[in-house]
Amino acid sequence: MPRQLSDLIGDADVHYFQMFLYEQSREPNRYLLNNDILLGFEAFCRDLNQEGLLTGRNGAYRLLRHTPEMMVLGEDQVVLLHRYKPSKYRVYRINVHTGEYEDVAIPELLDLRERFADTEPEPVSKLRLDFLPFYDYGPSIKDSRRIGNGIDFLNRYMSSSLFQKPAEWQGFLFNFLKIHHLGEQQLLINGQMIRDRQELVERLETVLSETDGIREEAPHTDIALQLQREGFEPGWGDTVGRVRETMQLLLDLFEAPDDSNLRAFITRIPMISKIAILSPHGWFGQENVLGRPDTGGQIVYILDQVRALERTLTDRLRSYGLEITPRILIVTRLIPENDGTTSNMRLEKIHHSENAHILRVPFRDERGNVHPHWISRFQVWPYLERFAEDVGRELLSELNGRPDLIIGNYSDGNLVATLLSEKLNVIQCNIAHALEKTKYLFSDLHWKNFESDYNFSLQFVVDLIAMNMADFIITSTAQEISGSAEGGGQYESYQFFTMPDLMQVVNGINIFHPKFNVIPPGADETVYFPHSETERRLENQTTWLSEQLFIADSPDTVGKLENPDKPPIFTMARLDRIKNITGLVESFGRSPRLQELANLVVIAGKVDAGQTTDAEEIQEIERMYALIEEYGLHGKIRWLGRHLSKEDSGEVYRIIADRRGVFVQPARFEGFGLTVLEAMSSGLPTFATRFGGPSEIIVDGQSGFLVNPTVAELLSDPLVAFFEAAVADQAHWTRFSEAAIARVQERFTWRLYSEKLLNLTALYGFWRYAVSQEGKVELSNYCHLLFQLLFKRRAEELA
Ligand code: UDP
Ligand code: LCN
Repeated sequence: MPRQLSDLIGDADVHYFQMFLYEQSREPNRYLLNNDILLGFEAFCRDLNQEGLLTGRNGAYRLLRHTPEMMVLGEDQVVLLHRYKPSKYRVYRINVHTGEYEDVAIPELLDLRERFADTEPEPVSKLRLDFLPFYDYGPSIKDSRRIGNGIDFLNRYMSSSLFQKPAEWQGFLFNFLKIHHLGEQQLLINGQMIRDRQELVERLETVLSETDGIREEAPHTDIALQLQREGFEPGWGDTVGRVRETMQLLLDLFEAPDDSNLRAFITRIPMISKIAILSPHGWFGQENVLGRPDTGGQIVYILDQVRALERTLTDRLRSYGLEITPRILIVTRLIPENDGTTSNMRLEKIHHSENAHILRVPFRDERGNVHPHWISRFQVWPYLERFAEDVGRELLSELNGRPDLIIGNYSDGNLVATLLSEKLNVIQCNIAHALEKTKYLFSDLHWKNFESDYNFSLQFVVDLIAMNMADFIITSTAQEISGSAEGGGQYESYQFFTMPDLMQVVNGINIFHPKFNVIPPGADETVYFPHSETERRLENQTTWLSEQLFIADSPDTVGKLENPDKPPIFTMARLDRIKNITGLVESFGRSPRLQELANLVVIAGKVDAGQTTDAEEIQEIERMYALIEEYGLHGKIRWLGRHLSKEDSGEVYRIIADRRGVFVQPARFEGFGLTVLEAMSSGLPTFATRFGGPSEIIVDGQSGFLVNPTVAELLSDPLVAFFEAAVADQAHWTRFSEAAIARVQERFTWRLYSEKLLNLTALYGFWRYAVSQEGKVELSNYCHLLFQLLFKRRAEELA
């Protein structure tokens, strides 16, 4: 039933809106994205001298601001995709003559999009994927603002179920406690002695009354015999006080369940001591690897994560009264041709850990031969199934049993985690780090153009499988899931999309499922600390690095500064196109004023294209040279094509801060951006891309600056303004330096991270093992089908 546009945007504004659409329709067959749509509307309003329409009060402008795409079909029809809330969409087909509109269903939208594909799709029936039916079973968040806080939602849902359906849910809880063990050791309850919930309550009451009056600090072993007599095994606490507290919590949970006692109790259950973390691609190592292709933040993140998890787990296990040493394994690929790294070592101890290791397993081909060389993350697909098999075996022997938690990283690690989790029946968590889909414009619709370099046809199928099969998903920011009011999220982009001739995804993921949780990472405080903490710094290191940064002649350094004393603008990243280091160089090159105020110091990639095989890196190296020539930057830039050790990188940020410089992260899009955290922890005023994760790290204008690095002036102008203000007022730099440090210390620490991650595992573990596996078998069958039909066949072709 058609409706009128005025229903959509109100009567007052409808006239101009219809005119605008009418004007658009005169040039049919166009697929416009938000930026073009808004520019078009702005031009339209200006032509009519109606700039007043360009405010939030105007219904048309409001609608267009939230219109990520518009298709101008024929003479009279325009289709708008309206993102009316984060992750919520409606599609309208508008008749520009009558102003009538009707809703369009998602499959039809996808069909329409295909008209704009670069190659005409085959006129055969389409493979449509829909994951939504598998979510009918579980609870789902209603309010978009709560997306990313799944655990609170699930916790409330479970505690109210305990309250409303006590018999059923107390049964779940009882069974969960009874089956509980770590490795061979039975924990908490002896199921032979305590047979039901009633008996459990009585015995808990007996223990509580018998131990009343015993010194709280006394070790739990003092009451071990009493506990055993009543049917209780170890794991309730390390002291009498803690044992009693845990038991009381459980009684309270039976009596008067609420979300706080459910969380408190479940997170006291010793569930985890062994963790396997999957990160197959790249050069996974502890030295001499960062900055190589495919080797960046994910490695730093995982190594820091492991150390933090080990510390927190050790504390927890101790507080449960268990003498168990946690064991954490990072599983990556063994690369025989190791190129000066440790990637050919099977087992490598992780520095500053007690019992955590990197376990390397080679990629083998179908004949069982080990693949000897590094390969790009876009080419790993043919090896992963066999890799998962091999890893499964090695894990079981290395850990003397199954891990208690499997964490996947990036698309490849998440797939392997999914395969292993199914095989071993272990809870599985996904961390994407960076979903490639949103990094490249039209990576889905125009996938065929990307295929030879990126193989997105495989990667996006893998992403769908893993994100749907994961028990829970951790993201570093909320925008990674559902975007912001302005723009879509990375996971959100999997809700519906089409890859013509491959698949039409009608519902790829339920963003509203409580599996999604935001837990931001930290920056290692032992390495990244404020430049003002001079007593922690090593003079020799400072002197040597300063020399390298600003003065030394070296084969891996380009540029000789005319005036090394100017404050430096610093950037450091892998030399990927998406990192847009060349965008920063260009923006610097085009601003003579910025060149007067500051020098540019770049640490990225190599300065010799002959030293890399990575196609993007080679192109970027060539572009760097071209820009330096074009803008005559030799005396104004230092480009160091080398990889710094983590310790050196910490000191480099501080040296830049000593000279009252700034850090710039100019990526076209950044998943999170650990360098932003590192620079801020060191006290560097930081200018970071507004596209992606940094927008949640920095509060713009307060703890740093968010910039649009895709337009030269939009990047250089705020830098010029900052340096001018810093010249006029010494305190300006200091204000931003201090605000940056404070922001990181408040929000981004690994301690907070590991506490939260372990709490999530406990609560999702209870959900998975005790409460609900409904729909999981069907979902798993569906995913297997996709794996066989869409993934495996294509992967074999790639091999
Ligand atoms: N890094 C480094 N040397 C380099 C380039 C990068 O040590 O030459 C480190 C940097 O300090 C940071 C990580 O690599 O810890 C990059 O992480 P980020 O999240 O910024 O980006 P990614 O590379 O993961 O896209
Ligand atoms: C990968 C990226 O591209 C970065 O944006 C993240 O900071 C990093 O992983 C760690 O999650």
